[in-house]
Amino acid sequence: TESRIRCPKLRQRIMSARDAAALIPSGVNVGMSGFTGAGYPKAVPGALAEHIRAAQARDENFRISVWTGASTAPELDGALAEVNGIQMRLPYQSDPLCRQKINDGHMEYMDIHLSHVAQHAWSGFYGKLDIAVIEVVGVTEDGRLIPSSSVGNNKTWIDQADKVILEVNHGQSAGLEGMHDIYYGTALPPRRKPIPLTRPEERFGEKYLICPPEKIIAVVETNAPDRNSRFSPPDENSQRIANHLLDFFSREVEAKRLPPELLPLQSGVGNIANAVMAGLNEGPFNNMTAFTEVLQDGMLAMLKSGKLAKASATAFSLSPEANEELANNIDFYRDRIVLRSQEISNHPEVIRRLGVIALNGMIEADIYGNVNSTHVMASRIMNGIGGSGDFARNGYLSVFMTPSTAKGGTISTIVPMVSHVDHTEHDVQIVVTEQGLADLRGLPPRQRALNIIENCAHPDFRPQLRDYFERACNSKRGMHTPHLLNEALSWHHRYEAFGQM
Ligand code: 0RQ
Repeated sequence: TESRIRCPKLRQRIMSARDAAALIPSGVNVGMSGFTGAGYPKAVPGALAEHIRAAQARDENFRISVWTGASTAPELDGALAEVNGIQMRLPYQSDPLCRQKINDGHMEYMDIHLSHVAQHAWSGFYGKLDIAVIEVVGVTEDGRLIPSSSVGNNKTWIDQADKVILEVNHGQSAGLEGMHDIYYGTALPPRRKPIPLTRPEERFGEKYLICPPEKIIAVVETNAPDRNSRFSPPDENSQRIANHLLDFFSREVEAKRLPPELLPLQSGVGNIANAVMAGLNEGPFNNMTAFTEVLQDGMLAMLKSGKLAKASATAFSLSPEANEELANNIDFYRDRIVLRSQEISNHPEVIRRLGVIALNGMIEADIYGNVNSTHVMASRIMNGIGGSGDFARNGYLSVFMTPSTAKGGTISTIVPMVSHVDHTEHDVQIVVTEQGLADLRGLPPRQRALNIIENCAHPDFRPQLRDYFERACNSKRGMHTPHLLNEALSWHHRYEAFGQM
């Protein structure tokens, strides 16, 4: 087979993952590729974990900081977390071991809006980036890098790092070449120019990542699939949430607040998001577009059916079956999908201009519409804010979805006051549970509360919420956003003390 490393100079740097990992010393900041389980390095992180384990056996303290695009996989976050090899992690993770280390206090974690990461790194807010470890599909004759199944922050990591280690993954479809659009025109203020994007499918960048060959200290060849997690088939709750949302879209089209093809869709991660996409695939809307960060199975199916005309994202996150579908029909999908850097896929300026419909999951919402996407019972991180904030604040419509209860009905996801705030009431317009949809647009706080309690709360918790709200109103402490200070977080406390809100 033809070599994926067509540049002779770089062929000389081919080495084992073990030898490449040995080039990473303790204490450095390492920028890795990877976004929602796609395009992350498969071999060097595991080899590095082995080095760290050996160093620890010699009583040496060996830790690095890991910056990525978003979540990766057990081979990266899992392997390094297991050996306590990560000092500080940013900007998003969803790995069970990583989560445990963070919540046990053994790993620092900074949870950052995904659109902010690149500009913060250029500005030096996180310190110096020492090394980048980037998965690519191949290298052209003249040394340009063919990006993989995610772009994330790769452009920034390659630009910022002193040294670059490449993983060339033969397991990724060679047909990904040409799908990407890497924009090199961003700058720091005061030299910023408008981002020239007015439609999701527009291209105004390069098909390749650019890296001076002398920076590349190692090239490692791999042949391994992405995380490729399976999605569970839509359950009843997800189905109901999707139906409420589809009815809402139909009413909005009728009221001429949305065009018949809707507006570019952003869809978050998880099963509810997939169920909504499945619903849209069966629904009445045609010629839709997507301006999103992650492209899951649901959107791939919509592209195949023709319901979705074009999609822009920064990463795939596909099941094994969907990944095969992509590889087998890569020319079809390359005409319809653009993969961009996450600073562009999540750019507030562009999201606002396009009028994106933001659809994201949440952990809990309070009666006034503040949303917690990240922390269980105030303190324990689940994943991170990811791109939900980029899209929620700047979208044309911002929707948050969740089942009305969690953990077998012991937790109400509608609470008097959220235990952590990611999206303030100002950024939240629509709240949907399987019970119904609360349209908060144009409503002042007390009407928002009634709307959320009556439409979204589970009937088992609705009387308790009404009671809280009525007593808060009667307390006459402040009638704009009434609360009872000694009870606002009592539901969470009750859950921790007695296992039931
Ligand atoms: O945990 O499996 O241990 O029971 O949270 O909940 O219902 O499976 O929902 O997978 O859609 O995730 C907010 C986490 C929802 C996700 C969140 C527990 C629940 C379960 C997962 P178990 P579900 P989902 C684009 C946009 C932020 C990032 C984002 C998320 C687990 O949507 O990470 O939007 N969002 N990015 O039991 C205690 C509650 C709970 C609760 C749920 N109120 N209290 N536990 N759970 N609600 C992508 C990127 O940015 C990359």
